[in-house]
Amino acid sequence: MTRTVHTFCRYCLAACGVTVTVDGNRVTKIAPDKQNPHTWRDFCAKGRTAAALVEHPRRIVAPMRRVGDTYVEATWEEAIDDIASRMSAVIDADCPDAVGAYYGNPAGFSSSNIVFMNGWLDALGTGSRYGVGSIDQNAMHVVAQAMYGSMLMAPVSDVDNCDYFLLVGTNPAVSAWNWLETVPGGWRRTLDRQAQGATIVVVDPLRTESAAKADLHLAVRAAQDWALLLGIVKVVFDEGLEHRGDCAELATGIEDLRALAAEADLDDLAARCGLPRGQIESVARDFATARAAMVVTRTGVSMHVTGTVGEWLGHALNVITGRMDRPGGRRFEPGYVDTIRMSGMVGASTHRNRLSGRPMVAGAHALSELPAEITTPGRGQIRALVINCGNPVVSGPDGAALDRALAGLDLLVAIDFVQRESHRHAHWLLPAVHWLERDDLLAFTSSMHDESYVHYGAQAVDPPPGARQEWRIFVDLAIAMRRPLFRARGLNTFIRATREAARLTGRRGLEFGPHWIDRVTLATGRKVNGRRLRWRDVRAHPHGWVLGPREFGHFRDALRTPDHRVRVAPPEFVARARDLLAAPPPEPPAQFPFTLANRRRRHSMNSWLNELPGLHPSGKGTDVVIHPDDARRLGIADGDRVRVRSRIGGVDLTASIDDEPRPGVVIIDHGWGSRVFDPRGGTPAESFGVNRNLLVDAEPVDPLSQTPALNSTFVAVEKVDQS
Ligand SMILES: Nc1nc2c(c(=O)[nH]1)N[C@H]1C(S)=C(S)[C@@H](COP(=O)(O)OP(=O)(O)OC[C@H]3O[C@@H](n4cnc5c(=O)[nH]c(N)nc54)[C@H](O)[C@@H]3O)O[C@H]1N2
Ligand SMILES: Nc1nc2c(c(=O)[nH]1)N[C@H]1C(S)=C(S)[C@@H](COP(=O)(O)OP(=O)(O)OC[C@H]3O[C@@H](n4cnc5c(=O)[nH]c(N)nc54)[C@H](O)[C@@H]3O)O[C@H]1N2
Ligand code: SF4
Ligand SMILES: [Mo]
Repeated sequence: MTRTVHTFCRYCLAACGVTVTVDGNRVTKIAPDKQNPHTWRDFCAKGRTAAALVEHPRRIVAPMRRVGDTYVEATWEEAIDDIASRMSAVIDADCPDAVGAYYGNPAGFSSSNIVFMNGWLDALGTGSRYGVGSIDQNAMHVVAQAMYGSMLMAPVSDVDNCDYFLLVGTNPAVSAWNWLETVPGGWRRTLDRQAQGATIVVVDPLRTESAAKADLHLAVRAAQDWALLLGIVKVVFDEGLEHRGDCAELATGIEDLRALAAEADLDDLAARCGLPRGQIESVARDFATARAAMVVTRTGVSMHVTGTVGEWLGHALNVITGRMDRPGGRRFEPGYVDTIRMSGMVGASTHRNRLSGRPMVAGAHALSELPAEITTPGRGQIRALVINCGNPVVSGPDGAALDRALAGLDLLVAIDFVQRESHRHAHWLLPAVHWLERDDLLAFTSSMHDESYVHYGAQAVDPPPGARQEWRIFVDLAIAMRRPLFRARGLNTFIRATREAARLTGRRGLEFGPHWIDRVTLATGRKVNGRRLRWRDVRAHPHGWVLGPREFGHFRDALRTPDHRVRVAPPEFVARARDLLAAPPPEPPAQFPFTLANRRRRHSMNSWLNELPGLHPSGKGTDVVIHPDDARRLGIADGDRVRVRSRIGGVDLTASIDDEPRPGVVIIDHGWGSRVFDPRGGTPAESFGVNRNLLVDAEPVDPLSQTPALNSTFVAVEKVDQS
């Protein structure tokens, strides 16, 4: 018998509403849910084929313990007992920091994962927490904290009223419009505005799919957006184009920003970013005088050692030209849950890493520091690690160093669907539950959507009996380690009592779990039409629920700075910008004359989904794109085997000659080169493409966001002699 379930895809933040057709316990079809009032227009092949991962032939369906070079299935009791006792021993022999965790991007798409993981890490008292932020969005958190007073204050884009889009370091035609904000169908809506006369400017070293549709493509030099944006800010001030009212009323620090801009020389900035001075001037004038405009900065800006300054100047430009909280600019969406207030209630950790002395950013340390924290002896050396929804050997810098470090751990536990590159040394593989198999309440991120939106994503099928959700694993570990979850005394005993009650009555809902937190979340949200949402109201909206019209006027109230004004020139950002201005523009060294750029594909999701049959034309992810002029000089023809080398590593690929990069820039897609192992069947690992991050040095990092130069590594390219 077939049935349909309305839910949402949790592969990326676009959170597309989907209709899942189920026959028995099998998904037979996934289609966009066109009755969803908010999110289905980005629907893509990744969502359409989501069941292929559920039914992956190499999926782990029971806990697996390493025995020598093979794995054997075990029960959950055995897994939890063994992991808990080994972790407790590690802590007893040293201190809580000896146990750590790395969590990756998909952890954020579950409404329970990170909450319970942190509850368990708090229970242990460990500060060894590593997250995906330092290879993604830390710059945005650092900027939001300093300018707006909360690291979660992410402005959303009012695309439907915008006349001038300045899109810096983003390729929404491929990635959809999401990164700490979700604008469903954002790129299509932007193109609709263009058809009505709006201007799109794309700033990207590559002529991407988005750049190809833009009115103007500025092929900026990698990592030099800060220079371009500072140049635009300078022209705005020099020509008196700033928004006088907002500069006086909304912002503080205007004079400091003006002083910084005055010190900079426009010709120098133009040379740094590789764009003509006249172009910077005309973009500045057009932007500042447009009726409605916005700058949007994204991962192309953040994934460099200059990322925070670039991100900051994008926000600053919006503020000084009066684009905040105005139609066609960026506004604050209160959503249903006041996540800013909630995050303020959780005290920020003061933990510093023992080797670097650096603090956490947004609740986690930088991935670049993890290998040394594992391998360097001393108190607090990490000896046991959980990888929760992550593949840092492929997604992070210097994967080879991390791989070596992971190999030396006393205990490595991976929670995932399949055993990937980063899990190859795991002592335990714990099978996770796919979003098609679990319920998630989309409410915590409701203030990042461009409409006030809540959706309860129901599970479509039952998980394999041996798979478990992460929250459950963390609760079980806390209980087995006799450390109170969330550091709340008595909570473990209470949880055990609820489990017993559920067992005795046969009512599963009695057991403490995320659904309890979901109900508290709903009960403490904002009032909608005079009252708070009830569980049954949410369940009565299976297609998702837009709670009201888009509103302006919430930005100022949401600011968490003491005076409720935007700090437009935080001193640490100004100082960093001065350092960048004082240093000579970075030039590739003679032995590594090319800059390595990066691409994302519509049908990949970072380092996963690359292995799904039917999603990828063969050969993708294995080529390096070289500009025809460079190829000619190097004597490289289309299809030749070439070696790309950096200071720390080398990879071999096939050359593809194309003018998508500018001369001096070569492209290798991010996310490939992750093996998928077969711990159950024992057949050889499947391998797809090449890991370009093996070329990326973990140091230096942006001192503010702790992000390395993921997309601006200097490399050499040479033909491989195949004779
Ligand atoms: N050079 C370069 N590097 C980059 C980027 C780039 O553009 N260029 N992009 C960066 C970005 S934006 C990001 S977000 C990071 C990603 O970095 P990571 O988050 O570390 O890695 P992912 O590739 O997203 O791998 C996610 C893993 O989680 C698993 N998974 C998926 N869903 C679940 C689930 O529900 N439960 C569990 N337990 N596991 C799950 C997948 O199978 C996969 O193994 O990479 C960054 N690295
Ligand atoms: N299909 C697909 N969609 C995704 C993802 C995916 O892996 N696949 N990942 C999701 C995730 S986790 C995230 S964080 C978002 C990211 O969403 P986006 O930030 O839009 O990411 P990209 O599409 O990689 O676009 C970044 C662009 O920045 C450019 N760039 C690189 N260096 C520089 C630079 O120095 N300056 C400038 N101006 N540009 C530069 C790159 O060439 C690239 O075109 O996408 C999400 N959506
Ligand atoms: S992966 Fe595709 S279908 Fe899923 S949420 Fe993202 S854009 Fe939508
Ligand atoms: Mo990301």
